[in-house]
Amino acid sequence: IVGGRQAEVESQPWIAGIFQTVRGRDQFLCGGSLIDPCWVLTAAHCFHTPSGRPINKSIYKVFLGKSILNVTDDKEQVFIVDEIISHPDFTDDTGGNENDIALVRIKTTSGQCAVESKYVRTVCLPERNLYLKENTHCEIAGYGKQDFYDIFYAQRLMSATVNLISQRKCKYEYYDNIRVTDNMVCAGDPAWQIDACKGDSGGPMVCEHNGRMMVYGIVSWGDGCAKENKPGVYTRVTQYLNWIDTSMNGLTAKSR
Ligand code: 4AZ
Repeated sequence: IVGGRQAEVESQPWIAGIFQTVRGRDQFLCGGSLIDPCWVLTAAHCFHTPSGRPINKSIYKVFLGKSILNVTDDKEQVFIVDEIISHPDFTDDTGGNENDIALVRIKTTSGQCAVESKYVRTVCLPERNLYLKENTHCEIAGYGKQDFYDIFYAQRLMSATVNLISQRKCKYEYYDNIRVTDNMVCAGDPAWQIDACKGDSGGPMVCEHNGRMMVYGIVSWGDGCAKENKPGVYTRVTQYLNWIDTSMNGLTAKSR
């Protein structure tokens, strides 16, 4: 997060940190949002292999309730990955990330899902047809870079407020209608000082509606970070409610 503030994990209890083991070391990969005790919503591009070869789920770990990236404490819960379901139509061929959504089923080594606590809880999905208007304030959070040119990720969970941008402006003023589709929603800071950045991918953009926080966007892409006239682009979660439903239920039914 560029231009953010340190966040207590209690204020973002749905935030997930996805790690992968590379040559015996755990590397931070992406953010995510806990939408069910057993399921984390994230971005498909986190698991994208250029070869299209299926990824090996055993290299991933998911943390919930995590305040500090490389410090383990007793507030956090750690999981292995049971299943990764990436959207079948994910593509980055357009220059953006189209259908950039994935679901990760988590379980502990003893087979349990997440346990609700002060530090860990699910976030609501938006209701069908919810269309929030331009300038709605939403919140992004993650462990990603605090500047595009930083080498390291943020060591602590950060959050920031961004404003929703109209489809028209995003497509015709800031990007183009090849890269930005109706399956995306753009958000930024009027002064271009605040944005998601590398490592925040997959993480939540939550917006309040009728007094409830809902995950309206998934950090997906953008030209740089906090660059003038280049807002962050998020997967528009309302477009995928059916896909989320059938993906979660299909697997539950199969495993029964
Ligand atoms: C990335 O590379 C990335 N400013 C994520 C978000 C944004 C740009 C890049 C949005 O993961």
